[in-house]
Amino acid sequence: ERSTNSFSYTTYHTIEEIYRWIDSLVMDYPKLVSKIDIGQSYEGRPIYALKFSTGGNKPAIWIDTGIHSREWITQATGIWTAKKIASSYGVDSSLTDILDNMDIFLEIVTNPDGYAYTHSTNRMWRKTRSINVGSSCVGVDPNRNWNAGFGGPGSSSNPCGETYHGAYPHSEPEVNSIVDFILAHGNVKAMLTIHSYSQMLLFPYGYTNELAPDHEELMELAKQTATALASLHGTKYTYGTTIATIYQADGTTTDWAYNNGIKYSYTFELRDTGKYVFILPAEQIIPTAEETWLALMTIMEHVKDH
Ligand code: ING
Ligand code: ZN
Repeated sequence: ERSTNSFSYTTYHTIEEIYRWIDSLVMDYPKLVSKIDIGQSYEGRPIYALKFSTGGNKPAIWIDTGIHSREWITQATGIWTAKKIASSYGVDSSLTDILDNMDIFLEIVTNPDGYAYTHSTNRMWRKTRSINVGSSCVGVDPNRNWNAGFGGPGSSSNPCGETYHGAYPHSEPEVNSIVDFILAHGNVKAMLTIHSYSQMLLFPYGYTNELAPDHEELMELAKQTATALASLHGTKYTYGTTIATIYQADGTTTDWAYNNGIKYSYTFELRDTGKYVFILPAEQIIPTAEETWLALMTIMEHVKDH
């Protein structure tokens, strides 16, 4: 019996529980899954990515969840997705084909300090937990801290703001760890960063109204992905560029990835559209993860074939 089979995928978990579960997943699927230490958070917590690989160093897909700590449905979806990937290899022909040609990296707790703080003190905490020199306000928005249009009007220069961009690009170790990892890897083909809420699929750009050179392909793939996602439970997603679909946002993950040669760069905004907001009932974890899986598979199949 695999110990990850007795874990509860229908409830939310603390960082300690998730980190123990990560070790169980590696023990249950040692030939396929490994744990990579990519750095340390501001408060000194380890930052882990799971690597799913059938061997060697293949072109890769990067997925992260929980960069905004209060978006608990995303870390929960990350856990379910990791188990799904591990248990589908050699069983599901499409996922098997993907892993025979590509590696998948999945960072579940992308903002460890923030996540711990949402459990200990403030369920609605979004940012990192770094101390800002000259301010009594804590934290930087890790989705405004990337070096792509950094510091523009789609972010806050006030350390007390929820979208504070930080003192300089990649000031946050949680962001810088990913940057270092992806640049050192050198062959990441897709970067999928998972947020909630709004039910949207967003792609570059957020910091400018200019269209990306690959706009048409990204739009067409977004449409197919939204169709696949809706096919399971009827959940409707809107899609398009970040700036046209939500609002101007500078220094975001997706724009950094795209500008660094990662063409398939998308932000997911999972359920819901405003009823429960960040406190999505735990009964929705599995339906959300299941529909998101169809979307992820659509993108991964496309990336594998392009
Ligand atoms: N919303 C995102 C935010 O960081 C977003 C929206 C996504 C902006 C992608 C830019 C790029 O503001 C949430 N809920 O975090
Ligand atoms: Zn978010």
